[in-house]
Amino acid sequence: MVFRKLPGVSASGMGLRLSQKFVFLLFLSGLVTLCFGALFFLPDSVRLKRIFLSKTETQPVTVGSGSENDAREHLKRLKNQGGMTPAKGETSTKLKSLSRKPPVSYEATEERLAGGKAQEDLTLPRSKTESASAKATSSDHGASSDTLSYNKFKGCLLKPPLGRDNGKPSDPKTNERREKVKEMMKFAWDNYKRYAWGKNELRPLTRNGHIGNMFGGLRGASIIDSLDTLYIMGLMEEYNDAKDWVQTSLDLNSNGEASLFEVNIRYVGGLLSAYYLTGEELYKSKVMELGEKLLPAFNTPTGIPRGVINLGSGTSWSWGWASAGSSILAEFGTLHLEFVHLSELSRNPIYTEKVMNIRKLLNKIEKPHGLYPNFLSPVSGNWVQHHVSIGGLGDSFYEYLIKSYLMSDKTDGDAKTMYYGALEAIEANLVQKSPGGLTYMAEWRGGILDHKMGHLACFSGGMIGIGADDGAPEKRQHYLDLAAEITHTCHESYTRSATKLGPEAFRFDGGGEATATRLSDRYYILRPEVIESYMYMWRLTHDPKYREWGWEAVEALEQHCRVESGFSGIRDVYTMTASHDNMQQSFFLSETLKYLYLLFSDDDLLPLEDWVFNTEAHPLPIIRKSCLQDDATQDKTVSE
Ligand code: DMJ
Repeated sequence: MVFRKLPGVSASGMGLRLSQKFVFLLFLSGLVTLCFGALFFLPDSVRLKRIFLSKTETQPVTVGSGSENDAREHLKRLKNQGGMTPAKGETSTKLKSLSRKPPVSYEATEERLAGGKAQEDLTLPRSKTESASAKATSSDHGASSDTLSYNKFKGCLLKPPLGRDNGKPSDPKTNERREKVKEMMKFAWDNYKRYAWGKNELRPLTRNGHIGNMFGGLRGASIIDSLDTLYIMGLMEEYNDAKDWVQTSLDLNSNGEASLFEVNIRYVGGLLSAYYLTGEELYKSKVMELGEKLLPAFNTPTGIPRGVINLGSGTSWSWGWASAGSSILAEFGTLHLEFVHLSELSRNPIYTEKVMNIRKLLNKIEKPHGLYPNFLSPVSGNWVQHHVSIGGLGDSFYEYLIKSYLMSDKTDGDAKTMYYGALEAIEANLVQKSPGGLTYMAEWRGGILDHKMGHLACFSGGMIGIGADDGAPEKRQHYLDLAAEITHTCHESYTRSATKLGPEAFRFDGGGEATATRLSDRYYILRPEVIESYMYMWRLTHDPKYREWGWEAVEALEQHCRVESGFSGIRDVYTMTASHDNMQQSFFLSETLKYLYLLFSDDDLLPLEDWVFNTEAHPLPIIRKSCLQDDATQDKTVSE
């Protein structure tokens, strides 16, 4: 066949003219640029980005990189959406292994549970439990059905987790109070289940669910936060519903921006404690899957994680409100307990390495007057501002130092040294006595004291109490006294209000003592910290006043926070005409009610010799390395 040259048409390349080819190429390159633009620069293209970029490539690691633009875009979006809910920091925000084997095994405890009064509760749900765990194994995310390792863990506890009789107190009046707290839990749970199932929190007035944007698209915060509380209270039908939801509906493949801190303390903490209490492989596989998703947050020049992480892409950001792109002490300082357990369970040291790196940096860096400021740059590793607080923004960092030491079976010497060093600096610079004789912790702003104490700071009574035994022996009584004084002050903040509930922050200047002077500080959002200190002080001293104070709180909660369909925070603790905030916080189920229940239980329910509570009140077992290693040898022998 002969091709004839047509006039005006080039002989080469599909018969196009040079100028036409040029226009076509221009169009093509425009199209390609547009596609890439869509993939890399449009805010909602994260899913596509994941297809084309590996996780590490999406990490913002240096200042001025393209990722910083992502961060700006993100902040712009947050602003448009009205901003993310800030983390806790803002709104608010033992025994060396003497005897390795527990006197009574965990298995024996389970038998008692089944044989005791709780049997009615247990019979039906038990079968549900079995079917759920059978399903769990098939959807395992890399976690083997490692019952041997669970047995190993149980063998290293000194006491059965649920005590002789599930912690039932012999005194009928105390038992009645305990039953009342259980009823409150059931009421809070039933309403959540009825109106907000699968959402993060219940809105009890409007009878619907709240999702919020703290958990990056994860759902069911109230369920995860309730698992252990339901379990220790013996609310087994409710516990089994919660477990089934985890099995069928907890979707970790979310792609939203989450607070690293909140996901860690609530989801990682909640799943870990559910695993350690029940031995269900389901929780172990879920928590390991979630743990992995948090790791990219540490990809910063210093390894100090940023506050916000996209659980899908792994990209992380600093909070828009945190000065100069800084990370928050209470956030990056409240990962240690959970991450060490993630390493234990996965036998992957990476989690421990990440938190040890934070520890090392904090240990090395110069501290003004020995104090730890609340803001640190994840890029330079320097403090960004000199605001120090034992309340919001700083609080649980201190808590995790002493608890890391206790959870390590008292082998983590650095945690111990840092804790007592920090406490000394706090005492020298922040602890004050009011004219009326109340001891309080002021906040420090570059050397100037702000005579205010947040509700959040009231956890410190309990913290100083549990650390009293391990400092210098001559300071033991001093620490116990300080713990009691702080707890007393926090109780005063409750008794000085009309509702007998405490405000978000109270002051010791302007003529007032332990009262909120600003309208904006008068609210109470069902927080646990004051009751948490009552619980620890009760365990440490057995002074009956702590149980009485706890009961006052129960009565006040019933009178002012219980509404027809759940519990709600209130806007002003100083007025009897209730204005409810329409929110049943998940920490009410996880912490406030659990601490109350423990306060009215015998000390052998989750004994402090075996357990530490994370900052969301999820119990984690003390790691007795020598015992676990010995048992590992036994394991080997068994498998050989
Ligand atoms: C909880 O999420 C935790 O106790 C956290 O440490 C502080 N804020 C809330 C309760 O107030």
